[in-house]
Amino acid sequence: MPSSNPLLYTYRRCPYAMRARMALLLAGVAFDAHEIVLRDKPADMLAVSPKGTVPVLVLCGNRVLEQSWSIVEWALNQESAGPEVRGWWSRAQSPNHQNLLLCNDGDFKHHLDRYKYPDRYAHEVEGGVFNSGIEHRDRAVALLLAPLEASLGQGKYLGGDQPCATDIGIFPFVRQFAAVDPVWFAALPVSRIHQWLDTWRRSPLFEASMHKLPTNKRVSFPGAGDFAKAFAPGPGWS
Ligand SMILES: N[C@@H](CCC(=O)N[C@@H](CS)C(=O)NCC(=O)O)C(=O)O
Repeated sequence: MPSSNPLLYTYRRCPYAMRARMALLLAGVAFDAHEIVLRDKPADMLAVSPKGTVPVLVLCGNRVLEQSWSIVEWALNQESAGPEVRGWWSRAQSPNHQNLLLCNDGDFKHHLDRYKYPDRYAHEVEGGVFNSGIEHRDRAVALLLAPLEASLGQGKYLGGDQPCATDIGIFPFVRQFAAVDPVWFAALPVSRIHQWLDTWRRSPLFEASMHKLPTNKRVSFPGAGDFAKAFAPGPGWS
């Protein structure tokens, strides 16, 4: 019998898809997943979402959510998710959090791509200067990491003592940034971000979200569990 679960088209290493998978798992939503191959996207996915990016969530009744943040919003606001999980969404609605997310998905991602793949963008000229990965790295630090470090002064998470949607929205991108040159990143004077990143990397929620799936196949995504409990408020750091 075909499954009636929502279907997530996903790509394991995509940071947008990571935030969607984390939100679905956190909310305890049972979902199916289809791990796509980027250069050979499934026709079924393109039929419901011709823009061709992942993640895409197809809900019962064929409603389609084709932006990662819409999937996070939908998941965390499910009635069945309970008040604790809904708090993750409401704590993320402050202007500071919205600005951090906007910066992450906009300017920071722009510079991250150019820092990570300098050869791909070597032809670009900005302000009369040829692209240099290092220049983009430093701009990314000023744009997002500096305000992020300041925001983490309020507690262990971006939500203060309790995590929030902005944490899972931004963490996969900062993780990617850190991985370009781990030695350089470890020496960067952003101790709160180092601890924050470490907490999220080692979290059962993130580990579950990175489960390896077969490609081009609809499967039930494993790992449903009570992840919210693992994030009980604890002492912050300063
Ligand atoms: N604004 C979209 C961006 C999603 C996105 O750009 N995903 C990338 C993968 S990380 C993608 O699917 N790219 C299509 C491609 O590379 O062909 C969202 O938030 O979901």
